[in-house]
Amino acid sequence: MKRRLFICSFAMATQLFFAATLVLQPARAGSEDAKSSPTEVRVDNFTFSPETLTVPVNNAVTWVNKDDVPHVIASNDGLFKSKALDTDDKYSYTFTKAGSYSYYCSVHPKMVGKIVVQ
Ligand SMILES: [Cu+2]
Repeated sequence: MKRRLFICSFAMATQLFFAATLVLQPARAGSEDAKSSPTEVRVDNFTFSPETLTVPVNNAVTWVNKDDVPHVIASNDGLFKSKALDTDDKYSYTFTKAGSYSYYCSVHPKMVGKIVVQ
């Protein structure tokens, strides 16, 4: 009788352990997502944020429009230019050379930002 109880509690402990593992795994995956997010520029309230973003060479930068008006990402030297981005639209560009790249929104030229590639 006692022995059966012992086996039963062992089984429960095992189940709890596996349940805990399952709960922890998605959390770990989430933190990896957070690590890659610094290469994203949010376009929100007519502002690029961060205004200056530093990324390693060969890293893609993704702009995502969180405004309810369209924006166009355009580099000052014509290196890259997005189509008009509607709400939640994204545009990515991969910088293959180190340097400092200024850009603006061609719809609202007062909106400016900079990507530093190193
Ligand atoms: Cu704009």
